[in-house]
Amino acid sequence: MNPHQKSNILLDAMSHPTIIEFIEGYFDNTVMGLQTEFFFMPPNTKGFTPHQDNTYVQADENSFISAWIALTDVNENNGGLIIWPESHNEKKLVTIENKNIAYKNQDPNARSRTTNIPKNYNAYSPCVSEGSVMMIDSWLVHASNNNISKNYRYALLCTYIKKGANFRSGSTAKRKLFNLL
Ligand SMILES: O=C(O)CCC(=O)C(=O)O
Repeated sequence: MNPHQKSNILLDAMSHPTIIEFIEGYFDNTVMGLQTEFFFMPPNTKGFTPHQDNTYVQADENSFISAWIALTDVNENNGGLIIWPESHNEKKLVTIENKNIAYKNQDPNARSRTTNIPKNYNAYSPCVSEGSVMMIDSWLVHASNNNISKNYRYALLCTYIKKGANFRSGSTAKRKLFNLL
């Protein structure tokens, strides 16, 4: 959706000095905006299958990171994220096509493939309170739980790239560099 293109409130939130300072330290370089997505996840929506964001973005090493911002309190019943801590150290993992793709109200790529996760990583599903930010390394394997609650689960995904780094624009995402405030 790239809602930042129509909302200065989102662009302002994405440019929050605490986030920018963290990312510029992580990259040791200047950061630019790349993409935003708003997830509204109605009740009974299936979550994303395990994936690494950089499979799609194909950015240069150590130059791409996402901030996933919970806009409601999330947990394993209402579509909270699932992460496999330390799995980013594997870098690019093999993915396989997910044949069971019947779903609705989801990003078109949310369940199209799944990542083969080595057995030594254990899934962890954190409870995240509204307004908290999870920083997701470009190679961290993550997924989301199905929303089996009665309420919508809202989240904002903001992605950032190191200035000058290469990336894939993507036919659906249409990623395009932009300046932060
Ligand atoms: O918000 C979600 O359900 C998952 C989002 C996600 O994993 C992603 O955009 O990479």
